[in-house]
Amino acid sequence: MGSSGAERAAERLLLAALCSVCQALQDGMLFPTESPSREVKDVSGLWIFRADESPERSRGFEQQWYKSPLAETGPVIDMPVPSSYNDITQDAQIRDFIGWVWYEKDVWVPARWIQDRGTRIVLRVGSAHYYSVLWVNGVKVTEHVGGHLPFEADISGVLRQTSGNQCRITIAVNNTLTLETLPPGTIQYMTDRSRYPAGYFVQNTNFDFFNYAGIHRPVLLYTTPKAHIDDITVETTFSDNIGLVSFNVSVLGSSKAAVKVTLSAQDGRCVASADGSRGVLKVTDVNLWWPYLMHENPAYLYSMEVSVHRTSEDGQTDVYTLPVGIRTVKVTSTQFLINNKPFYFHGVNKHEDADIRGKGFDWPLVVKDFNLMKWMGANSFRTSHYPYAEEILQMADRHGIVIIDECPGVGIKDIRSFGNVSLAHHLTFMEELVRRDKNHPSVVMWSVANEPASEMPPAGFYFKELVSHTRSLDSSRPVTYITASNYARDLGAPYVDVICVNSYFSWYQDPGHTELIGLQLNTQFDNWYGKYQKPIIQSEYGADAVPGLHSDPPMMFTEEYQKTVLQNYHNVFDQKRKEFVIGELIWNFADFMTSQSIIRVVGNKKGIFTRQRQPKAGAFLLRERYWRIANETGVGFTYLGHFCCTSLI
Ligand code: BDP
Repeated sequence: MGSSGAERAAERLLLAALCSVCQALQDGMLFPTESPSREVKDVSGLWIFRADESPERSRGFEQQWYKSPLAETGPVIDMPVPSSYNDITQDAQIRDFIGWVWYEKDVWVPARWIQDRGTRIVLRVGSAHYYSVLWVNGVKVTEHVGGHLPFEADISGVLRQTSGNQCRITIAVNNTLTLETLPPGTIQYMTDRSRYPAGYFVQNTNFDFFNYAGIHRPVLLYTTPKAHIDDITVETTFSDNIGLVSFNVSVLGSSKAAVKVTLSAQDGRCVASADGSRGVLKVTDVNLWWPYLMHENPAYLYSMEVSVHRTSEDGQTDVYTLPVGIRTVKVTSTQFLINNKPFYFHGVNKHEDADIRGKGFDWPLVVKDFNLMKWMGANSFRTSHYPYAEEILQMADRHGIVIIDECPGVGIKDIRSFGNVSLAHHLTFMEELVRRDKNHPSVVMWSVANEPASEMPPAGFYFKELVSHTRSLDSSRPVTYITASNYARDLGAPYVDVICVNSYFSWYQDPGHTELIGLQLNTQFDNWYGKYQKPIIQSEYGADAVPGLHSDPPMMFTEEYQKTVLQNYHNVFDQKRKEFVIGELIWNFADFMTSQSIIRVVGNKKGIFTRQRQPKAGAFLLRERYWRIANETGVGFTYLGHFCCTSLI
């Protein structure tokens, strides 16, 4: 790949970024569900695939691979969707590939969808990393920038004009990162011809996870009537035993539509209803949505049925059902309040990461992870370092697991990534994220970035804009970013609602010296609180432990060392949570893959579970602790296993 190719690729990315800024948010992004008026057809499964290995990665576009079946333009291999493509083959070039890859699948569309002109047919990709272009029967239908959010296109017209029921879906995906993408990255050409062949390049990033790529979440076809519910926004509050649900419904495809909203309890009883696209529903004897371990009946969800009836023409009706949890979130200078009661985050940081599938969505993995979190008494997690699949948020809603929802603003370390183009993309990203996740009761806070270079001069303006824009999109949740900067030099901290600090005492600082943790952690907390008087979450702490490696006295990389680090942190947390520390999130829930480097032994080993989800010694330590805290702060539980199993069945 010559440098002109990379520049062109970067240009293509940049143009797309700009066009997404103008195109974003014209429409809603409701999760596709079935209803009497809507059908969903999952077209994930086995797709075919080719990486464009031409030197400039541009052959696919030059030869218009989307115009004819992919197998006719060259060799193809099988590729599962959803999955990262990196670990599926035995080919290191595919694992480490940078540039365009091409996916294709032929599907049949039910004839009635095509024949009924009142049916809208939508193609939706849950996410594809990083930049995607979509064609149907050779016609471009959309493109999207950003690797962690869904995108979709109305393909009714294309299908009706092209070959009827047959639908050839082609998706080209490019994982090149630039200074303006989220996360940022750079392509570096190696010019020393004595060490590197001509055209040799690498992708540099400043984040600690493997840059998995491909179609990571399900691909769906779904229908709506032409006059359809485009978006729903709910906000909830309560006073005494009355719950209030304000709603706003947007309808597209008809100027004359009657909207009806009905709220039902879990037993199916209708508890409130209203006519019109905006309003407030009142629920007497409300059942609030409570976090797991904070209430004997957590995660109570009402069901809000919205129906839209077109009063003219064919009288079409569209129906969409949204789960609604009624709860409030507030922050004081020392507390995080859910439903006006102090909430203490005892939880984990996660990654979407597993053997073979990489970042591909996988139900067995999702359910296993929720079972493990509940087993260990975790009440919360942070979606480090990017938005997770919507299905995961739905699980959290249903199980009462509280979420800090993070955007992929990770590794913003280069001053050039604080410019106007980056900021515009970051603001758009937050708009897309809030639009997708605003209705989840489990989401209690937005995190706009992880460990940016927040001491660099542009960070002050950048984070002021970012935090205030996010607040203007959603005034019902606090906003933060995760810092690892020095309290005295952090320029964004004045703008956030909660201070989230990552620190690795006795690991990256003073390696081997666990005896210093107490002093250093106390100092950390007192400095931050002293300067800002805002509640603090220890948003990361931990140590690598290679499973099965032991030593006593503890040495770095053993299970004993990981335990000792945790214990020393916990001693300080137990003091400070009586004051202003409102949470602790271990780094990390499970071991995860990273790029290769001399400080990683086949990935990051700071998991308390292995990558295969088996517990290390640290998992048992945290389990004891989290259940003890739950017993002190929650409603009082009989201890451990029995509760976990019965609550899950
Ligand atoms: C933190 C980063 C996280 C890393 C972790 C580590 O936020 O992404 O994986 O360090 O080095 O600073 O384990």
